[in-house]
Amino acid sequence: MSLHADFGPDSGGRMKGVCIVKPIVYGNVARYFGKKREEDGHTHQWTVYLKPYNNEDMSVYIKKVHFKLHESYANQNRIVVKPPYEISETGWGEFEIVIKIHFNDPNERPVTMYHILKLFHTGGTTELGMDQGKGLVSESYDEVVFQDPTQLMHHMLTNTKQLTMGNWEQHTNFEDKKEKTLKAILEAKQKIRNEIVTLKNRLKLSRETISQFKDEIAKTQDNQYIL
Ligand code: SLL
Repeated sequence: MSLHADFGPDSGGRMKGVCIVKPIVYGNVARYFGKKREEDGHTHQWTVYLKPYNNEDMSVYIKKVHFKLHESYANQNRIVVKPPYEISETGWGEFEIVIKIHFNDPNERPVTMYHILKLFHTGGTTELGMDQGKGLVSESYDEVVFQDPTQLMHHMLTNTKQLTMGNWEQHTNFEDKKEKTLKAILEAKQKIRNEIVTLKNRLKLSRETISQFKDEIAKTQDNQYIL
């Protein structure tokens, strides 16, 4: 089949109806120094990152990743042009980091994500093992969706290779999370179904009672006329 068959006359070179999904993970790890550093008051070392969920070489289709840090950092705009897409820093505070992915095909719009840099243990963070120096992880799973990609982008997206060096170690078991979340959703659905049945029964009973009372009232009124 010729590739031209994939384009409509007004497609603008885009492959209509084609959708490619790239699963990603982004977030940060952080480790407490154990004390406040004398010279600058910094307390933590952290790394913010964007990585493929499937361990593929994203540089085939990613041109650069732009990490925008807090203005208190010297050169707050950090650009990474090849994997690993990550920035390591030290600091004392949490803030929002803007992660913007630029693609190799300039016709593909950049994708922006927002990550709150976590340094302190609160809900939603995973503790790293002792061997990793009692750090924490705060990361999210997401999917970059390429709807109607250009022919060039399609080629790049479907010709990725597995990363050979620096195999990513997964911090969060997202499959396990997915299963647990799905189970919780199904249980919640069942609970709602049961509640609906109970409420419907109560409504039926109330309706029956109302109708009984109405009958009684009607009867009383009839009797009044008779008397
Ligand atoms: C806070 N709103 O008050 C946040 C801001 C900024 C953290 C946190 C800078 C380090 C440096 C640093 O850690 N900034 O001076 O290089 O918690």
